[in-house]
Amino acid sequence: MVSFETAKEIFEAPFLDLISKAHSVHIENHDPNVIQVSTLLSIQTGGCCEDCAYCAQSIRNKTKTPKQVITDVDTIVEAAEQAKKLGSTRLCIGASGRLPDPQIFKVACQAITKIKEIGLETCLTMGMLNEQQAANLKRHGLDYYNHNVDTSPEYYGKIITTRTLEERIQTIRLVQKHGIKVCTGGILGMGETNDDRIKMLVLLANLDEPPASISINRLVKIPGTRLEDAPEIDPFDFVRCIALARILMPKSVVRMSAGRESMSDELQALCFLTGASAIFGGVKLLTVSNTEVDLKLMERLNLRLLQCQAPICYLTSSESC
Ligand code: DTB
Ligand code: SF4
Repeated sequence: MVSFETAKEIFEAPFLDLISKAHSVHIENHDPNVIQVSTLLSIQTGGCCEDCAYCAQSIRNKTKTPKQVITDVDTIVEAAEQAKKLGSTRLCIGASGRLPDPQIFKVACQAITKIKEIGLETCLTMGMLNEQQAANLKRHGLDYYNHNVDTSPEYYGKIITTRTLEERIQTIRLVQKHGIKVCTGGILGMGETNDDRIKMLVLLANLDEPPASISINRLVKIPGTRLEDAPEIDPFDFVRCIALARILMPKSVVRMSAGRESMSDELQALCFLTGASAIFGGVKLLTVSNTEVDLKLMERLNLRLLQCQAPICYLTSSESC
């Protein structure tokens, strides 16, 4: 178990010592010159009854994101093929809502199996799951389930009131129990303190099994959300969080997720140095735009994109879920 005090000491070390330590941990456990790219696709957008303060898709915010669904499996597979062409090794499918919608869940299951057949990894984010749903996703070949803890236990109630952090952790445990890798993390820049950021990372590090993938988002301030005027996070504190995640969870892949659009090339390079080795490609995240993979930046930094592995088939795509 990592204590808050130990983590805080690491976080508050002189900046250059911190990034140097994080880089050492990174090169011991990962190839520092390889970046993994995932692409997001929202198959159910908007209309969500949860009240996440940062989200354009909550009906409780004044964002008016129209509800849209994609129920055609081939459209999803085409998006996966396009993502693969552009250098992604994983398609991350998103669906808004507290729980999976049964129809959309079926569509996602079928798409997952087909996407695996073209050699791409799959990730899904669809809210809280039950045993049967987790087993079903595993059977269809799902590699990762994304379920963020968002922030510290202490700050959680300021951001979301319609569910508890304990409920989130239950789904994370369930997913891990079914042998699906977990992608979890949170959002920095929601008005939380550095102590909250440290506590969130300590929470992740103390899960029974550390998450395979850690998603670190920098808040994208969406007009109409309750966080549209949130105070900016100091970019060096953002880097400190990447460093702490890297040091506390050496084997996990740290993804620099939403918010790259507002980061300079130099800040991104510093994050790569410190231990981030995954990003989102594609022109869009779920509702907001994204900086596509900048091949020029990759070239200038001599970074290589991780390549797809050979396809692994789980179910045949004709089997139903
Ligand atoms: C995560 O931590 N970030 C991704 C993914 N997991 C699902 C989502 C980013 C969304 C950014 C805001 C939007 O597009 O609405
Ligand atoms: Fe709903 Fe997910 Fe947005 Fe929260 S983050 S409001 S659960 S779509």
